[in-house]
Amino acid sequence: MVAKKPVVIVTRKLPDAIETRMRELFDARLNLDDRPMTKAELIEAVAKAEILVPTVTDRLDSSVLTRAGENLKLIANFGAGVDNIDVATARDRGITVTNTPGVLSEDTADMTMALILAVPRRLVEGSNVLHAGEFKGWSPTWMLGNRLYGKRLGIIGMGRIGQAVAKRAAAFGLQIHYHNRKPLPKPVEEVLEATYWESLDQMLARMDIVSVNCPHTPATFHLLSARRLKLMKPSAFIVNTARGEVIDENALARMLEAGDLAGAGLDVFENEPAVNPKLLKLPNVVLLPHMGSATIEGRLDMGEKVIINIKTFVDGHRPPDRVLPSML
Ligand code: 8YV
Repeated sequence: MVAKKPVVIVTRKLPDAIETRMRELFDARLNLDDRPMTKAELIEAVAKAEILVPTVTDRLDSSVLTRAGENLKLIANFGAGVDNIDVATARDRGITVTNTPGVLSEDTADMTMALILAVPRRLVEGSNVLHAGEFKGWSPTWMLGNRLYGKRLGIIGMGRIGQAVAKRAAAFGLQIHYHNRKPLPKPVEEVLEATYWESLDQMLARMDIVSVNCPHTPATFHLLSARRLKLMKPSAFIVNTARGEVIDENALARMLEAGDLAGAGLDVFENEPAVNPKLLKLPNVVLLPHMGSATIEGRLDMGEKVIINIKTFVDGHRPPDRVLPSML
């Protein structure tokens, strides 16, 4: 007898190869036109599904999860960050949560490095001059940026992505500093030649560039508050490829506008897809639409991880990327 395939509801369009494999393995209900689900549609999905595959654009808070049907046993998030899911409520309702760590670290670190280069060296400003037909020819004092080599980079959150950023940044001659809940094991710290700061305040005041690479959790919401941003040097740059909520975006926009910070490279925003209108007007910021992990290879790897998590769970084993409230 062939076992009944579990009902897997996928909230967004995934790469074709992933969707095809999901249809082979599961009773997969796909979202081929990729329209984000409304709250009512999400409630309907959690009521019907045995397994739900959401993404960062689906808010699975307690008002949605308390409407989940008896059959919903697994939320296999397509993404590493799980701040879109109330993991504690899921656990209380007996729903396992998994994510897709690791496979997007290198891509996100590349994008972080791209912003670390783009902002101090004014890449987008320069490119805009050409596109506007305003290039009048080379001049010794025009379009000057800031040298990276020899500067201090402070990484907030030294997990997989933070470490991948550190490796890249070291190759560009940046001095690596970091703040993390715990220091790295000594041998890892030595390889990266990284300096640990237990006090984020102390680190911020000394850095030339700050990169946010920690997850968004209740403990990191507005970690870079108005007070902390003011500790930074006015010549410092800030880059965020993690989650907008980690920075007080209003305070950041105000400080950039006032010249109290030199510039920012942001791939994520506090109220995505909305962006603070002040930021859009500033010349010293590079803004990207949440593209950190957006590579073809990355999306396929993420999809494969989702499938492995579902398959192991369905086969009665502990899925490899289980997320517990205590991990957040
Ligand atoms: C993903 C991300 O694209 O995985 C994450 O945490 O921020 C992104 O790079 C997104 O989350 C997919 O759900």
